[in-house]
Amino acid sequence: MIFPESFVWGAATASYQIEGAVKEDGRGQSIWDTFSHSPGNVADGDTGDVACDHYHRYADDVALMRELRLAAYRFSVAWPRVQPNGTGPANPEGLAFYDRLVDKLLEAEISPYVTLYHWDLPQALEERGGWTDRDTAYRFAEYAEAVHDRLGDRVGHWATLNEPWVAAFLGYGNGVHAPGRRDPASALRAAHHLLLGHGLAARRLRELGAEELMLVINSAPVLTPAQVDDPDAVATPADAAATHLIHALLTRQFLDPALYGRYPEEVLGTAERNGGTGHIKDGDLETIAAPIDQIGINYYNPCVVEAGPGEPADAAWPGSEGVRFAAADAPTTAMGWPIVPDGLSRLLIRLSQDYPQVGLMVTENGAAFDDVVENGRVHDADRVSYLDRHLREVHRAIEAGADLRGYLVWSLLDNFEWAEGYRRRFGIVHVDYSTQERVLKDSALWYREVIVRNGL
Ligand code: PNW
Repeated sequence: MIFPESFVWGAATASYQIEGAVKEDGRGQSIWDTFSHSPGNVADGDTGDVACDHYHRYADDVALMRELRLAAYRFSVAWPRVQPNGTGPANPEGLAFYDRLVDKLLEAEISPYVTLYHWDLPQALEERGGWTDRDTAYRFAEYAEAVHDRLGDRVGHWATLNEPWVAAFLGYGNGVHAPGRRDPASALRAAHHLLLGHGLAARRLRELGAEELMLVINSAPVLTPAQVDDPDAVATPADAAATHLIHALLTRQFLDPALYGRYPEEVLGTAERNGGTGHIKDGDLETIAAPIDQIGINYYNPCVVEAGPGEPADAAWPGSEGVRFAAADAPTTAMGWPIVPDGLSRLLIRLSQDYPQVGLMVTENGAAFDDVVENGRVHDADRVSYLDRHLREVHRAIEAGADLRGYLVWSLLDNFEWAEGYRRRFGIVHVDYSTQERVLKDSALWYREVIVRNGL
């Protein structure tokens, strides 16, 4: 099973999950510092204060990437390193870290893929309303420009946002993520302002000559329980309506504005019933539809739903009244997420049909398992199997005609898994958090072979 010549293989991480060094070189506070330091928000009281200490160990980590033959490395820039209070002149010491990282990557012949926002909003902006405030979108575009000014001579691949659905609906809807607010109207406003920030930043970066722009979303095929096993299972009209609605809230809420300049009617209706649509101003959708080149897809598992008459809306899903979120009949990872590899090909094929004007890249895919180190090795056969089965589906999607340009595994390193803290390990490289020692898991050695052969 061989992949196209130009197919890009790599791995991904995010700033708050790996860097540590939260007070160094003028870094300001982010909403994740505040949130993780407030008791009850993160498992075991974990914080990103030290994380993988990547801020100091980046050179060794790049050497590992080279050993694994990665062609691409997706990382995110911490906004509060660049603008400690979210506005005003850039902090040169904060930018200097990414400068050094980019140089090391290029020396190792690894292409940097920079994500500008992977959830670490400066706390000072949250105090002014965070993403519920329209001004944050304009501040984001200024920040994006500051990063491009420093790195744009060497970085060609830019992603604006990571998973705006999670940032808006877990951050402001059910409060499981920072800033921990629980209000449907705020979540819907946040989603719109994230999109506006995306459009403003994409336009600005394009003017400055950025080569390739992408929006990274978390997406999933929305299936009924029967469709998890059998893609051809016919849903009842009520179940079909539930899957259609959740697809609109999860995926089309972001991609229809970004690629067609319009909101799905389901999203507008939900907003009408939750605070109104007054935050959507004339011209916003044109701004949001700034031309981009690629969609980044983060896929872990399908979203399984059925009609649930009388169900109230889930806090993370305003507008989901009458929908029941169901369990899939499938084995699960340590996160409790069902393993459904062909969900990935179903998703990629659908997105390539619905949004043919852009290319696709799998910007995250991977799994947490309870890894153990034995005699200096980690035999993570379950992760090898997960990755192998998902890559076969990636290949299937390419054969079916999807313009799929690359695959990035989540994650290079075990890291701070948000509300789950350090107890959930997604890395292909094991991290011992007491010594910071890195050990290549079997999955890393296997992945190197895949990359070298450009196939399975
Ligand atoms: C993504 N959910 O997060 C992120 O982009 C990564 O930073 C993260 O480590 C990875 O997936 C694994 O979780 C998500 O609850 C976090 O639906 C939570 C959800 C989805 C994605």
